[in-house]
Amino acid sequence: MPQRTLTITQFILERERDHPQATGDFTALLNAIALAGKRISVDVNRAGLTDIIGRTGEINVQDEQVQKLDTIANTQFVTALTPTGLVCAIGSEEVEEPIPIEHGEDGRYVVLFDPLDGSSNIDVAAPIGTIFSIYRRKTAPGSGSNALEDMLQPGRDLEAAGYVLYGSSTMMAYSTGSGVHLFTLDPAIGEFILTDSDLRDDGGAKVYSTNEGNSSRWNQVDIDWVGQLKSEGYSARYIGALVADFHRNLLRGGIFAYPGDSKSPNGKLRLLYEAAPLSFVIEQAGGKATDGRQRILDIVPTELHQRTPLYIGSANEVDRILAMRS
Ligand code: P6P
Repeated sequence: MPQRTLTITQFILERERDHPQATGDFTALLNAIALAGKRISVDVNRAGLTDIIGRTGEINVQDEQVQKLDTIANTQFVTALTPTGLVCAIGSEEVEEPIPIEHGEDGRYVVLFDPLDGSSNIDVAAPIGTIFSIYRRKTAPGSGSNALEDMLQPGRDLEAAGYVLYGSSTMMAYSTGSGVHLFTLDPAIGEFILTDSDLRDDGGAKVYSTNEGNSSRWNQVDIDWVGQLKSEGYSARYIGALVADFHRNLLRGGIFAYPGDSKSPNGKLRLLYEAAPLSFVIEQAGGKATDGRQRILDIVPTELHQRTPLYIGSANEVDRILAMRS
């Protein structure tokens, strides 16, 4: 039976009917994120043709050169989420402090995102992506959000999370805690069309994804880990954009790692808007994610932009890493 051609809106509505307690919030929030994703996809696909490639000359909170598309993407998400009236504050990789949302005093959610992950790939037309997290607000609506208190929640309390991948096609994946669902943008109609529902990472692929250029600074256990994989004939794949490496592993199995090292003990990746949302997704697909000691989703954040070592992918591969550390 060919899969029905369902748009993301139709699919979310169908799934919300399965959850009587659902209030339609996710329909509005995920549609807003999908809209921003569509708009960014147009910009990304035209980046070489218009004057949006390159740097703004600014340095962001990560002490990284801000690419013009980073700024555009950040604005697209704030602009798309504000009219929902559901969001009281937004946390972004691009902005030091939480962004209070105009007329969002009664918003029941906070949204965190990396608006354009892997943006150094922009200038060479390599894949990039957006990662997002949606938490229910902890402070009482109307109480004047203490945005940081509302954002510093462990990933296990996520209401929804997902990503948009701007690659050879533009894809959006999300989970609200009932499986992982994947959509492909059909540019002809400007709609995300259901590609896979209830994705599973059943492992099996002998693929690892890590930047071995950093291995001179790695702990011995990480050096031993890669040595073991090589001895077992694993292939290395590294795109340099977390969303793209994660997406490949989600679909085919495999393991991604950005370890801590002697220069950066907590690694490079951010907990709240990179590691935690993708860990939520991978666990919903049957995979796992750890910082090398504990489940990523159990880490209680203390800072908006805090980093964490990340090992994420097929459960058997994450178990191997944990076993080497025990
Ligand atoms: P490196 C992109 O800058 C990013 O945050 C992730 O998307 C990616 O996985 C990682 O950093 C790449 O870092 O040090 O290997 O260039």
